[in-house]
Amino acid sequence: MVPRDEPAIPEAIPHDVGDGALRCLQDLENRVRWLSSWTIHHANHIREHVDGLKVGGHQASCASAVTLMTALYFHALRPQDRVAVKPHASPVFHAIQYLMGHQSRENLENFRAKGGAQSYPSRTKDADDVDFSTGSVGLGPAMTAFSSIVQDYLRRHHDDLRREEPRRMIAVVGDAEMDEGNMYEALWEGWKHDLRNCWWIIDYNRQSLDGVVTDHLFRLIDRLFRTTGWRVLNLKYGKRMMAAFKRPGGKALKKWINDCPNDLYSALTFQGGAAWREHLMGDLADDSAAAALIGECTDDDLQALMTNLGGHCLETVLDAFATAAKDDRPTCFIAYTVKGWGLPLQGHKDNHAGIMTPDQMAGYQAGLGIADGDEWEPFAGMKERAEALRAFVDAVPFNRPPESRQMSAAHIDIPDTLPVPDQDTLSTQEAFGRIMYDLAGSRTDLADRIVTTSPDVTQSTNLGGWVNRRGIFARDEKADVFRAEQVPSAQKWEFTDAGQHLELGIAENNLFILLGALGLSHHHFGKRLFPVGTLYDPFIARGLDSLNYACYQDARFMVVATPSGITLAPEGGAHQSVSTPLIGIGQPGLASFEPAYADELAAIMRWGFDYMQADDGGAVYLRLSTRPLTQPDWTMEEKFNGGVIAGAYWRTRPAAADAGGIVYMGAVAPEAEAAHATLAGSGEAPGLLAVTSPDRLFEDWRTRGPDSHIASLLDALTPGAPLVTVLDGHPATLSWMAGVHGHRNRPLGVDRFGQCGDLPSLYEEYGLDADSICAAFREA
Ligand SMILES: Cc1ncc(C[n+]2csc(CCOP(=O)(O)OP(=O)(O)O)c2C)c(N)n1
Ligand SMILES: [Mg+2]
Repeated sequence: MVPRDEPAIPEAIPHDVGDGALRCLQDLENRVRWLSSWTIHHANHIREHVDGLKVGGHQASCASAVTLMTALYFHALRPQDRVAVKPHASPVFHAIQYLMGHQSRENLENFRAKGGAQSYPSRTKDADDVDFSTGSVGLGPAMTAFSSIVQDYLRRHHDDLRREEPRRMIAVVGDAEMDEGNMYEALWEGWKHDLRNCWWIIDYNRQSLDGVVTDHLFRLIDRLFRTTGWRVLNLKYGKRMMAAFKRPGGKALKKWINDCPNDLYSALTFQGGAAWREHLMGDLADDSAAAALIGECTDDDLQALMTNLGGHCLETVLDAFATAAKDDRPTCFIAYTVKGWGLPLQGHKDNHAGIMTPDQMAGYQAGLGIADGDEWEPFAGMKERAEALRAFVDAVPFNRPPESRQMSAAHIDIPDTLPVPDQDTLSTQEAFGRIMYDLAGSRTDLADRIVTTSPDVTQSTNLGGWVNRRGIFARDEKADVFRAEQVPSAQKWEFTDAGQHLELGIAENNLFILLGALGLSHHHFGKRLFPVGTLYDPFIARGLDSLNYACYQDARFMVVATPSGITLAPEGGAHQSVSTPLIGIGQPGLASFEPAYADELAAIMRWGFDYMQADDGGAVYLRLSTRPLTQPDWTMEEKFNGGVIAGAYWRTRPAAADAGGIVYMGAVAPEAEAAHATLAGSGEAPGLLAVTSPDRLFEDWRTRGPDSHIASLLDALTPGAPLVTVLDGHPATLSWMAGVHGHRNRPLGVDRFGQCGDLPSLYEEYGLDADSICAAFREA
């Protein structure tokens, strides 16, 4: 072993791991690399296949992360910490969990098969202890940053959490993830919120999927992190390399390494000792000391020396973790690694999805002394070391949590009703603001647990009243200067640590990732929150992958998207959403609604807060509008009968079974009502069906068929009767209803880009006005 004379990182705090423990970590590192390789090999070459599909897996991506993850899980992690593992290191994560006794052999044997260990770590589908799902690159790391902000919020709102050691939010990051724009959006926002307790460990193998990344990328990464307030620790050289640099000729060797382009370094890593020698000797021929240094190495020594990068030197990695653990500064580790480290795939540019051949695997197995049939044995081939390793793993801090790492939170009682704003004319967006304002003034557990957030559209989505009452969260208090200077403003925005609104810059990805992090607070911190986030409906598309990511993790939140559709008439086509209702139907984990009236909205929000904490619940999406509507004078009990939550109710039932129906959703209610009145006046007397959630209606119909809510509502009409559906959104949202009993449908809605205009002209242009509805009804 190389003497521990000097840490590889300037100003590093040397680790305090003794020689015995270090030996165990080295053995575990080898074992984790073997098990992750074997898991993928087994899935591809040994398990029976029935469908002719390639199974896949990423042995090279795993090998590059094994040193980092071994040092992390078997030494640096504390049970309270939370980790997002880069997607393609899933088998490494599962191998570690297996060695710790939290993952079954059966699940590893079924890696990437139904019910088995997942291709990418999944909170909801994996049996072992996944903190954050990953898969879509860039989102996992960003989530750790936002979770850390959530922690700051919770620690200021809950004394018991404040008394505990803060959790560290950690991401093991693939270097190509740094190409995702959302990573920078998160860094930016993290800086504003004075991010703490967050580590991003970049597996800097300088390879992505297609090949080798641009040279000197680390410079950019380094600068960006420092600019946004992070400490950066570069783990470039391992201890063996450092020792060589100190010897005669070492300086020239170091310079050669620093100057070597990424692609050449990768290629030589793949080719091995002889190729290194040829290049080094060619370039350093004039330096006799360097030539001697290289000359005294065997080919194997040379390969070991040149691949002894910081991210594969356990001691260097341990030093770095010890250094970062000394305080709560966010820390980026740029850990130089080799993709496929120690495997025949190492360094090859095509190794991302490359898998070792059975011959290569057999050679690897023989080298480790693992007998046939013992492949899954945790410490096979390690003979007398097995007992010491078992004892070491049992004593690992992360593996000895004082309580379960899986947390949950007690149910919070939701009032039976939320107050309906008492106003004759109201848009759903205004009603939302009023309901939130009233909640802010209430002394309920619900109100205390609501956290709102918005990407710079707090006022324009009507959250201002809530914020006036509940304040903006900031760890350090900041006065409202305008108020202090007596500048009149409707906004009284105080920044205090009691505040309940998290203000974000305009980045919709950040909104959804933050909602995801807030919406997992019960799981990560044992505290229930009711996150409510607002944005303009069309910009859901900007953050859609992040929304999907939050839903995939089963995060619980309410996203309020307003304004929406061409009803936002003067704003024009760039701001008018068209396909979002289809997203509402298509997105799993998200119950979506588009009410027309304030009382419907109040009922839906009340239900939503319960749904957000139900075991079989989920997140909620409300698509709202700025169009003021005269509120009808019916009462909830009489007319709704649960239909608002189920997704639809008859405003007026059809006069006869063949009289047909007009089905509307959202802001076009007055046009549907007017058309209905016109048709009734001419003796046609169709029914008028209000839809509040095509999403819930459709799901219910798919599962319960003829017993579903929509099937029983439409029982009022004989098959073949005309049905006109209308909404300010894509017509396919409601058109499927005609298929429930075989009605003749004319689906109205918007399927082109919108444009500037006033409501009557746009509704006429896009066929949403009363005349168009009557005409469509008669055609049908
Ligand atoms: C958003 C997204 N786009 C594309 C992919 C497909 N993909 C999977 S891995 C990968 C490259 C990963 O490279 P890197 O982050 O460097 O990981 P490693 O080298 O450790 O495998 C790509 C493009 C993805 N998973 N997510
Ligand atoms: Mg990479």
